[in-house]
Amino acid sequence: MLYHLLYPLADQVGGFNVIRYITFRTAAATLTALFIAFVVGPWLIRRLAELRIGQPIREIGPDHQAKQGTPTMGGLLILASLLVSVLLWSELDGRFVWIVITLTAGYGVLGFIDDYRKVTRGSSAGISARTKFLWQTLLATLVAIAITTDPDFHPVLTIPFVKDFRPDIGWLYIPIATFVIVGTSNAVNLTDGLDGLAIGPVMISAGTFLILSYAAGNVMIADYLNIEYVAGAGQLAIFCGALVGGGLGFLWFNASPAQLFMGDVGSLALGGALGTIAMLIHQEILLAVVGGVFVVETLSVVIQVASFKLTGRRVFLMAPIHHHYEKLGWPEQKIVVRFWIVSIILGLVALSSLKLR
Ligand code: 57M
Repeated sequence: MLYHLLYPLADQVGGFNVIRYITFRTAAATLTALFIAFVVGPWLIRRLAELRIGQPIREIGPDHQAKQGTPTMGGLLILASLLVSVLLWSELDGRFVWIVITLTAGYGVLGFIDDYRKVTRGSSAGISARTKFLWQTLLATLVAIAITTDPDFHPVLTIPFVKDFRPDIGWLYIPIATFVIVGTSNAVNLTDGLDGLAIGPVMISAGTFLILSYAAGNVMIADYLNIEYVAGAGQLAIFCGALVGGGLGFLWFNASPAQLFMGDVGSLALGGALGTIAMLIHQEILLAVVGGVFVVETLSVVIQVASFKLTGRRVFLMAPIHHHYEKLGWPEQKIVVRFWIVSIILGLVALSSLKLR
């Protein structure tokens, strides 16, 4: 919004000229979201505690009883700081930003309802898995159709480390985009099981996609790197910057011992946002590299449940895999920081793929 208000005044006020640069607005969006989260965070924590919106803890599993009652729905803090910052700093006449905002807000509402039911019923059973999945799929399909029917968008599939081969998959893009958005949302949700464990890789992924979005939206850089040029993708860098800023502000309170959990309102929304951005800039497969921690967490559950059902035996001490390391006796913080380190390595590998082709 500020772009539309201040840039026309650049002739009168020279300093406003800087607002035309996406790099400036991305940095500003990051700091704005961080500032909002810092300011609103303490108030939200107090308010959630007053309303007794605390996390019910399951009996089974690693000993998390001490976490009982920790204020949850902290995802509201991330989403509020993210969305206010994006509305302030991005150009609001682009369809792609509104597509990501719609999906993120829609998944946030779904997660809010799930969290609300868990808290009011005092149990970790919120919306049924089936209902949650159906709504996620419906929203993701609508977004996938909106993307695929956009005249500025070419439904091509990008394969990491492969140059000059980007097949146009046409309407097939819709089910693939739906799968990526729903899958990423649930993968982040499963990962969010230790203090700071989910928000770290989310921010690292968002930071990686910030760079990839900026590159995809700049015709010269896209041509130099031989990646698909996506008109308007630069605005997604601003969204990613705000996501990193809001995530950092949330991490200030979610760092162990957590004063605040993000809740499904955060995990579903942030995963959905990452999946949608990945589809828009044609880096859906690279998302599996950048978000490798989310992939491993999800695979650990699939393997554990399949093994348990087929053979009655567990492969891991407990799934998702972060609980396996807890059962091995690793301290929570050690597990979390090591998962962050793996995430950073995967982000660097993903960025290197732009040149290693
Ligand atoms: C999402 N939610 C956390 C918090 C967070 C199929 C099965 C693998 C599903 C899985 C499951 O229920 N996943 C749900 C994970 C929960 O966190 C809340 O949920 C939000 C995210 N959606 O924001 O509000 C708990 O995680 C801990 N936590 C922290 N710090 C944080 O910053 O300590 C969360 C955020 C919180 C808190 O204790 O209550 C969760 O773990 O439920 N189920 C599981 O993950 C369970 N695993 C399991 O059942 N494994 C079995 C299956 C696979 C056969 C096995 O391996 O044998 C574990 N989860 C729990 N207890 N809570 C183990 C049992």
